[in-house]
Amino acid sequence: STFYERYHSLEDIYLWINRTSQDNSASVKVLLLGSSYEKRPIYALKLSLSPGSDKKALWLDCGIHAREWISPAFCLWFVQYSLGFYGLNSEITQILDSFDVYVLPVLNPDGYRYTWTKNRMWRKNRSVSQNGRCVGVDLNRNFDANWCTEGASSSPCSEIYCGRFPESEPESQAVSNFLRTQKDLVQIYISIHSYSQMLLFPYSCTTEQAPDHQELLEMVKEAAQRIRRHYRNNYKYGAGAETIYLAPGGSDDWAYNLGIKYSFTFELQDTGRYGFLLPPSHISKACNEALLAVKTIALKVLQNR
Ligand code: 0X9
Ligand code: ZN
Repeated sequence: STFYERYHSLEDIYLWINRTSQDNSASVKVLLLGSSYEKRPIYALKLSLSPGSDKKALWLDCGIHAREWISPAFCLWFVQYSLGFYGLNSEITQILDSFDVYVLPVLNPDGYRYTWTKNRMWRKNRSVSQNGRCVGVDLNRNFDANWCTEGASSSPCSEIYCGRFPESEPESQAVSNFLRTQKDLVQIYISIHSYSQMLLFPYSCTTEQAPDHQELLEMVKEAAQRIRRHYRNNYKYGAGAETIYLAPGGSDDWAYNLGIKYSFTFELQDTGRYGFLLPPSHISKACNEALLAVKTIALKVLQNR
């Protein structure tokens, strides 16, 4: 199997980030967005394949939840595909001609490392609670979108602990600070999770419909249809609160409220047979499906320009 058909430790992903930017210095820049609770760097890659400054941008983040290993694997897959197929595949070429792409491979480096060394099923980050008795905030409950209402927990020991206040965690802060400075350029926000095979859009933090509900629904519907035709696999789609569950404080809802209209969360393979322990032999199909969904959405946005 190739490098991209395996899972990689945090250390290997840091090396990959370095090597990828060095080997493609004209088109790839490394951005240091901040550091984690345990002081590990949080890097994003900026892909600028075609000339032009201040192009609109597509944002992709992976690894908010530590145990969802297919998610960082997808970010690596996406970068490799973009660099390898620019000029060869017409869809990715059109996308990279029109957008700068930011890719954040591991949003939660402390948690990801912990799943490799201590507990494969860890979800949260690794910050120690006030009383010191529990560890971890669910970073996808820590953003400022109906923060800590129904669907999140204020108990530090819960798997869906929202933290002490919105953006209390350095990892969520790093992302929100960066996106606030770039919000006029970032047109598409996509956050990659697993598992359950769903293409979600706001809101998850309320059962109310987002103002752009119909348009976003059409986009994920088309993406799911293309996945069904190409890969014979079913993805559910819809607003988060009605499709998966009510879950406030998520990055997608926060980005949407910031003004990034095309905001999504993808839940990749599978539907529960392996769950978070998706075997490496499934990486390529899982990533190709998600890639098709990213392409479909980005191309739709371009059609509407
Ligand atoms: O609960 C979550 O954070 C996500 N599911 S997961 O199994 N990967 O943990 C769903 C996130 C949907 N979006 C929001 N809740 N904002
Ligand atoms: Zn997740």
